[in-house]
Amino acid sequence: MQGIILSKNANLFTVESGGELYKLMPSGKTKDSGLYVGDYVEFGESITKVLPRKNLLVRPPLANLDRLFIVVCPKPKPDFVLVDKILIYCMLKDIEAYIVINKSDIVDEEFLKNITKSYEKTAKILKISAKNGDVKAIEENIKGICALAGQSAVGKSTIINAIYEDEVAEIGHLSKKIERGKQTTRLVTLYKLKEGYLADTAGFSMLDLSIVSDLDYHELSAYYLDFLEGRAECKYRSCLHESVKNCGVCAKVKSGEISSLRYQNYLKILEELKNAKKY
Ligand SMILES: Nc1nc2c(ncn2[C@@H]2O[C@H](COP(=O)(O)OP(=O)(O)OP(=O)(O)O)[C@@H](O)[C@H]2O)c(=O)[nH]1
Ligand SMILES: [Mg+2]
Ligand SMILES: [Zn+2]
Repeated sequence: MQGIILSKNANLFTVESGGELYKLMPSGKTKDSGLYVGDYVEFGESITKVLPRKNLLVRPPLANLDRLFIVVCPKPKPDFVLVDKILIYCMLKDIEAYIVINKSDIVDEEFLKNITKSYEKTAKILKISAKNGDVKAIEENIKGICALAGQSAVGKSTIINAIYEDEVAEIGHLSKKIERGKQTTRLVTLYKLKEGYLADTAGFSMLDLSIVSDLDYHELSAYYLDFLEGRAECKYRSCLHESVKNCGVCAKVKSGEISSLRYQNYLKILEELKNAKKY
């Protein structure tokens, strides 16, 4: 049979297949250190094979992440450099990125406009208010293996709870069996929802972004999809888009076609990458 690993406790794995849960140990060639939550596996009496992975996250340990919901809100104020780094991370790991604006009950027009203008070319944007239980937009987009990311206090736990409350009538029997909340913070557990799986939040405020820090700074602008048209108009192919002269990106920042928020983030990350190279 085939299933998906939802959680791991010592060397005992909870595998879900067709709505049923199985507690399994690895066997033969599949050692438990080589198995991750999110892995698609073949099993009988025990887990016999891991299917090829789409990606693997180190922190938290999770395989095959399909969608990441990057949660932002007006308070605490977003760290947009962090948002950009997570977006780049998603591109590198083949993860579909969503920006979720939470606390829409206290969001003002300007906040909304700024995010929409800056990110609509890079990610899908959703609006919710977890506190009011208004999490439909995110629920509708839970397909495959999903997780939430974002700074502390943006509302990740509140979102999970709201989604969980909503779905409990239908899927609660499944999720409850994996003893919600009992795992240590370093481990991750997947909860089965209608059309996908959602990881609990543990660890996702501290994604390991080292693959972003390891980028060659010459390549950074390639990860800014909204710079694409501007880049085509740069005079020099090696342009880093730092000065206005002969730079198509700078021209489009000036004309307002490229968001200055995104451009400022780009410059900050560029500087970080350059400094990292000096050591
Ligand atoms: N006004 C408003 N407040 C919200 C909303 N959602 C969450 N909050 C509040 O924001 C605060 C932080 O929420 P949490 O869910 O704990 O945030 P978190 O992202 O899990 O934080 P960490 O676990 O520290 O990473 C709490 O006081 C929530 O009540 C919302 O939609 N509107
Ligand atoms: Mg939390
Ligand atoms: Zn340029």
